[in-house]
Amino acid sequence: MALSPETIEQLAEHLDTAERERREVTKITDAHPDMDWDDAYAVQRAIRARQQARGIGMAGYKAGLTSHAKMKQMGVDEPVFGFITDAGLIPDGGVIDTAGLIHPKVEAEIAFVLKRELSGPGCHIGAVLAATDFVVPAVEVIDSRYKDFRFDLKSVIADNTSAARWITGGVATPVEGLDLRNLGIVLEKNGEVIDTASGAAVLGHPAQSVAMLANMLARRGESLSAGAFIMTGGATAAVAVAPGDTVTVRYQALGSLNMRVV
Ligand code: OOG
Ligand code: MG
Repeated sequence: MALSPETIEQLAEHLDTAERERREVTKITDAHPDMDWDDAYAVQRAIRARQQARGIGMAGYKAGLTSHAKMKQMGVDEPVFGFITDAGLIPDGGVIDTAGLIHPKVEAEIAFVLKRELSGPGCHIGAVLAATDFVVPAVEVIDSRYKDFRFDLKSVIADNTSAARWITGGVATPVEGLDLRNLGIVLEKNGEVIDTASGAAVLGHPAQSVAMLANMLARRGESLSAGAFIMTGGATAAVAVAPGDTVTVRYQALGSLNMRVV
C-alpha cells in the first residue's frame, strides 16, 4: 500500500459524495499517481463500508472489462471487479431514473448464481459450472463518477468499477445443456439493434469471468459463497441512454429484459 489509511478514507468519501451529489470528478490517480492496486481496492472497500453504514446491502459482485468490446471502448486491458447493492436493483420492466445519475450507459451481461461456495486459487471454468445453480440475463447501468468516463484501471477500481444500477429477470436456466459461448445477445434501443454479442465475448466463456473473480478474491483471502450473484461483465459495448429511451435486451434461451429511461 502506498497511501495512508487517512488518504484511503478521504478518497472513498470523495467518490461516495460525487455519486450522491451526481457530480463528475477527475480521476483520482491524477492527484495520487503513486496509488497501487491494493490502495485502489481499499478505496472501493471503504466506499462499501460507508454505504453499509447507511443501510445499503451488498447484493453481489460484478466483473468488469472482461470483453474486448469493453476493453477497447475504455482503452484498458485488464479485468476488474466491484460490488452491486440492493439499492441499485431495478426490476425488469422498470425505470432508469437519470435524475439520480451522471451519464448512465447500459450494457448486456450474463449473471451466475452459485449453489456452492467457490474459492481460488486454481478456480477454472469446470469448477464454476459445477458450482453454478443457474444463469440469468442481466443489464448493468454503469455511471462512472469520472468526467467523460475517462479513467485508468486503478481509478475505476476505486470508483467501484462505475457500478450504479442493475436489472435482472428473464429465465433462470441451469447451465446443463446451455451453450454459454454461443449464446446470442441482441441489445436494442428505441426498437433499433445497437449491438450484438455472444457469450464468448466475455473472456471466451462467461464462466471464465467467475473463475477469474474467485482467483482475484482468493488473493485477498475471500471466496464466493453459496448463493452469490455474479455479473460477468458487459458482453456488448456500453450504450449511453437519455430520458425517453427504451431498452430491450434479448437473450437466446434466457428471455429478455426491458427498461425505460426517464
Ligand atoms: C467500467 C466498468 C466496466 C463491464 O461490465 O465491463 C463494466 C466502465 O466501463 O466504466 O462494468
Ligand atoms: Mg458491467
